[in-house]
Amino acid sequence: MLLKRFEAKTLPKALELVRAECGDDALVVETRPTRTGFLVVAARPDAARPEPVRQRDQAGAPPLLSRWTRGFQPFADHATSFGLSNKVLRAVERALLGTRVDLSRAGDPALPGLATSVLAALVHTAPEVEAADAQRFRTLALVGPTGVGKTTTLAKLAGRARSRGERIAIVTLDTYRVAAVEQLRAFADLMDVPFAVAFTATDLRRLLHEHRDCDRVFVDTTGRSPRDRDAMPVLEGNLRAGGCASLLCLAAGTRARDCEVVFEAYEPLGIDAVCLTKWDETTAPGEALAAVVERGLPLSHLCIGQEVPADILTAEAEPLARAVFGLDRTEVTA
Ligand SMILES: Nc1nc2c(ncn2[C@@H]2O[C@H](COP(=O)(O)OP(=O)(O)O)[C@@H](O)[C@H]2O)c(=O)[nH]1
Ligand SMILES: [Mg+2]
Repeated sequence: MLLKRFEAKTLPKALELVRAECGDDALVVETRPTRTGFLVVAARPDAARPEPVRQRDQAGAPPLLSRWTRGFQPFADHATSFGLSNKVLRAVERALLGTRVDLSRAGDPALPGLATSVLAALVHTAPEVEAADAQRFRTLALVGPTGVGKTTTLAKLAGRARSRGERIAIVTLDTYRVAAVEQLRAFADLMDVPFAVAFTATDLRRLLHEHRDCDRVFVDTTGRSPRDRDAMPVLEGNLRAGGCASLLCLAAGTRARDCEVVFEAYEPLGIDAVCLTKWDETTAPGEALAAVVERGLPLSHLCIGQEVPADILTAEAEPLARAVFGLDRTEVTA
């Protein structure tokens, strides 16, 4: 069950029941007073994943993918034109059926808020990527296909870290093109931070040791086609040697099927978080967003243009969900 209802005489008691059953990280979707006390609708974080859509039901009939409840229809329409998958929308609609909202008619005033909360609960964000004390992300490698914006995103994140007063260093493993090295060296010079090139895993280990006093080290990598299977083990070896966390950069306009190919290619590296780049270049970022949600991957940032370091946003579930449903688009693009 995606959502569960908990009732008790007082709100703290109801929340205690939630915690006992769903754990400390329970996702609370709704709380409201009832005649006898309080009702809380909540889910375990791991329960808030869309179930796989069955291609055919047991009788072999085709699935009714295009039919939504009347109340949910306008939300589904907007989200579909945004690119969000039926799989995620079904999970949201199913969850809403467990709340007080009336889906049999259009215009229930509680629906926008609840639909936003439910979808937001499905989007796992990763603000810890930039947290000062996040040792796990201290050495952060930007990985992903060619041309998605890895180097640009690295420069944006490095610029933000610098303006927070962190000591940083930049190392690149991208020696494939001379121009790529020079591009990053220019960024590093501009920010006045140490920059080095690593040709091998041994180089990387040595450089990371040299910069052990830095708060954060950013590692740029060579973009490879996800179909280039030979390149992945080399990258994996390098990143493991450096103990790097991986931030997968994926263009927001990538089709769902192509997202799957990318995830499968980069999964052996361990994808610690995803950054959706070029959000500004697509009218349907929902396909890539849904692919991230369906995999249960944490989303850390959205990149919204070429300007360094301005054009990057920390991913926030609530404004994203509102944008998907067309409730307030400016919050994500501002
Ligand atoms: N419109 C737009 N362009 C971007 C964004 N991020 C990067 N770019 C551009 O995409 C191109 C490739 O970027 P680069 O960082 O070199 O990609 P890499 O090959 O993955 O390192 C450059 O022209 C960047 O300015 C973004 O969020 N929006
Ligand atoms: Mg690059």
